[in-house]
Amino acid sequence: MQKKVTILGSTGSIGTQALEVIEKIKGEDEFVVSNMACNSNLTKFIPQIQKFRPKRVVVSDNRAYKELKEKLKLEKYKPTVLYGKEGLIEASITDTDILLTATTGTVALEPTLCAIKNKIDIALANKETLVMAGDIVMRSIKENKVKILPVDSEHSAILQSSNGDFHYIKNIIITASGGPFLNKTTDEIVKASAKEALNHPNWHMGKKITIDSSTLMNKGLEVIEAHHLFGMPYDRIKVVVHPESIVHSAIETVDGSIIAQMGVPSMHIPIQYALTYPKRCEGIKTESFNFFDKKLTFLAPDYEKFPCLKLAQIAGIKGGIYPCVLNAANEIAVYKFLKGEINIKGIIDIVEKALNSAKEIKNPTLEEIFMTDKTIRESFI
Ligand code: MN3
Repeated sequence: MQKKVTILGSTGSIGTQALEVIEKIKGEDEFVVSNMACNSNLTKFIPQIQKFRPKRVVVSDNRAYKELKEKLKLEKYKPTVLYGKEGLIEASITDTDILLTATTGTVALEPTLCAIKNKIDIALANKETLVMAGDIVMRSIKENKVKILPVDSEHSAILQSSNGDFHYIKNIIITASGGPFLNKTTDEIVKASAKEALNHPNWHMGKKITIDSSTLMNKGLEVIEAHHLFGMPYDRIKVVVHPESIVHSAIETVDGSIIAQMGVPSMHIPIQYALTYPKRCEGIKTESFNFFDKKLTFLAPDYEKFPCLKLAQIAGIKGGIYPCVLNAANEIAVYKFLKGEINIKGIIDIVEKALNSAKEIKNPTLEEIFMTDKTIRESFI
């Protein structure tokens, strides 16, 4: 059966790899890209449009939207060009069996909720969706009986290890590479430049997530996501540092068995699994892992050196508005760090300050979540 996929964020790292996956999947499950959206990168977007010929294309940036309309006039293939949030929503609910949310930031949240209400399955590659509005999103997923399939390698590993049956899970074990600062002292980390932080040993990703990996905030956000995705209390989500990134995460079942998903690091595999779940296919495959090639090691996370992980866990346990506060403060802090305005310690301080001064909201509405997000961002600029 041919399935229609809409990709939000097609020019980003996950979006680009998703298109590579879709090209390769052949056979009983074939995928066609019906709609594609990007923020403003037309240099990458136009060749994607020519190649995949989606029905609708969406651009979030106004200037890029006008430019794209002009440029497509000269092309043979002319899809409908949409703009902004309304465009994203229209693309997300029209001609779509699966919505892949691969944008960064909050822009995908409303389109995702609209898609769920329209009984469309979600392939989730956007962190903010569950971190900011996990309770609202998961409630809607259950009410509308749709699937939410994680694209992040850790959550995909948990889904693969459990085969989608979470009843027998006693603990979730999320692995972390430890990032570029694993073997650095606290002193060295504080002094590190953005360039050093961007030098991730195992994964090539966008800048924001790479900095989050260096502070272990990324792992903290993944813990919050796992809590929502698998309905798991925080005391049953363990973080294990595993520098080789071969064990992508694991579950411990009620009888004490550990089931892990392993393999050579590749984002293609989790993307492909989210699309073909619960089946597997040969579309894209990694090279075989060589068991005699390297030693696999496992370490406890160092919360003294990486307090962001603890801050995220605390925000998650407190729940309500706190994960939203954590996320907004962290994002602002990371951009300040990338601009050279603050150091890593500055990121920690901003997040801590935001969490300490936030007013508690127990079951925030979407409006309250967006309002808090905005207020936090403005107060730290
Ligand atoms: Mn990850």
